[in-house]
Amino acid sequence: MSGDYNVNFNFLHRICKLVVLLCLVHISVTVVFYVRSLDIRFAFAQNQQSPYHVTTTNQVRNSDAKKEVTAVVQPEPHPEEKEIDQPVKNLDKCPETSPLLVGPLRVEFNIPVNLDQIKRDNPNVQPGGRFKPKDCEALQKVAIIIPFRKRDEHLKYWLYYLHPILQRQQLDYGVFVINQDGDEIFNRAKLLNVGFVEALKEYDYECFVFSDVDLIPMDDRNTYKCFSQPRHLSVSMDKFGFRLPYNQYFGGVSSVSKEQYLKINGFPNNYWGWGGEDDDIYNRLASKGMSISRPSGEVGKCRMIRHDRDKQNEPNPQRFDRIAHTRETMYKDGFNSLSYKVVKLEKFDLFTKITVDVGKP
Ligand SMILES: [Mn+2]
Repeated sequence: MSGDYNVNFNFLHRICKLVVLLCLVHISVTVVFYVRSLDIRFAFAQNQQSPYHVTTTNQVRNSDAKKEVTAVVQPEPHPEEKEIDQPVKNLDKCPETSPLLVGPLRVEFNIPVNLDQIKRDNPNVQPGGRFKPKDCEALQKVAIIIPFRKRDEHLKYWLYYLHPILQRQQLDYGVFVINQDGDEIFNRAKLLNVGFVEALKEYDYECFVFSDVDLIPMDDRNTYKCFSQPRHLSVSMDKFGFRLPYNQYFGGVSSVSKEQYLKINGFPNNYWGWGGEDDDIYNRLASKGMSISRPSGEVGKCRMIRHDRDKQNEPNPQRFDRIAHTRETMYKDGFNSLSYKVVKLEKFDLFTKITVDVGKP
């Protein structure tokens, strides 16, 4: 009886030892994996800070972290290989969707912003507001054209928000602020035409994004590039209750490729004052059989900086009559009839400013 008891006791004792051993193994394996994951996170954090990556105020999502790590692990090419060919680095194309995107953004206009700080926050932006990704070849060369007059406060916010976004979108881009000289009545569409011509004098841009200075996207997945059809980007503005005001609306922020622009003879030059020019542009595109592409209402959210109407930009009373005749007028009024005078060309750290005399009605 007592023998049996002893055998049972020994057996139990062994089992206990085994359980303790298994626990120890389990704990050590857990610790090893935990330390390793710390390593990876640390490498990623360092990578984020390296000058070869866009610095952003927002955190990159975790799933993207893994991709970043694999990129770091890639072996350096042999020194001989490097020397043999190209003096210019042969980069792979950037991915169709940038891995740096973070999605929805907080956009507000009550924080103080200043140009020096924006410059420090965006060390990879080159003079004139130029940028291209360092570790891949951008899918598109994009000129961003901003029609402008006396809106320096708004421009600061635009630069503050857009430079980090555009870098995360891995675009090869330049920012052109087209400033209407003098105090004559404003002509937005003509300034856009000027931007197209002047940007092409500097670089082989293939896509043009036309943006009002007071519109900021609230999601960086709304990529400022061109598509197979002309693109309307500011599809849900806070000003319109985050809805499209009407189906043909093409104002605010929109993009057309160089070919799409030339196909419609550019934009009208004779819309003086507020309104109508965006509808004329829409009519031109529609008359050439193009349709408007748009992001979803969620991705296309954007905020407008509240402001009073500018002086010398009163609603244009002729606009309804003009819009009704786009199809007859578009071939003689546009890119082929554009005339203006550059008054001043300035390269600032974060943008190129071109002051132009566009004449008067
Ligand atoms: Mn506005």
